[in-house]
Amino acid sequence: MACKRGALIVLEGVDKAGKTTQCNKLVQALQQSGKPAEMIRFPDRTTTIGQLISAYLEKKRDLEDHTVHLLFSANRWELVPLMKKKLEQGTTLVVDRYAFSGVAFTSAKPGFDLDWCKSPDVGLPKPDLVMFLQLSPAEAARRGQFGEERYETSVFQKTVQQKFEHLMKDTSVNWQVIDAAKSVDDVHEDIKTRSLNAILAAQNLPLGELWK
Ligand code: ADP
Ligand code: FDM
Repeated sequence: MACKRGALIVLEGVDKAGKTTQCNKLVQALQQSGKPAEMIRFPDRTTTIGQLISAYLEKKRDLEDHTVHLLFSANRWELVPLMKKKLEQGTTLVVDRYAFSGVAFTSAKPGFDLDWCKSPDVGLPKPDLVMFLQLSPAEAARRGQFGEERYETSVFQKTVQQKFEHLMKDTSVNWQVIDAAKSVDDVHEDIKTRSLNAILAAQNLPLGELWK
């Protein structure tokens, strides 16, 4: 019998919502319960394209806005063969940011149309579950100062949050909103339960194509 595929699980949310903390804890919990799982994060700063993106985010170089949007998308596409292989082998992928961050961040810039922003990512592997870690700007501020990277200002993050809210109206994507203001452990329990359900549901379904 063919092996059951892994699930593609994405965590999204504004800066400091706890995405990285929760991705790590979820992978650890899944592995401990005997389910193969790995974490991926976008941007993947290790590839040639990712290094260019990283220099842009660190403000070490400037890139034209459309260009950098397409680079973020290319950075996802370059990982697709590996992602598909892992999923087919039964490994669940827990992804820290995906195309939704791509669209929310670029469309928060003036003059960017949502459909234009989505188009390069149309056809990417479709997540079985996208959890949006919801956190108010006031709660996020309590978790510390913004860093030095591009986009790390409260004004820009507020616009990004509005763009995410718009994207979440799309019922073709399995969005689930998580209250990220709870303790790390409570948020983890919530995310783990939803992920285990998604893994069960995904195992006998074909992998979908995003926004198609
Ligand atoms: P993100 O990846 O969304 O930017 P992180 O996981 O890096 O967020 O967390 C940002 C900061 O908030 C870190 O210092 C982390 O320890 C802290 N943090 C994460 N989750 C919680 C939580 N539920 N309650 C309080 N602090 C948290
Ligand atoms: N970001 C991330 C984008 O602008 N587009 C994208 O497609 C993705 C995946 O890059 F400010 C932004 C979001 C964030 C930054 O920061 C990445 P982290 O701290 O590595 O998540």
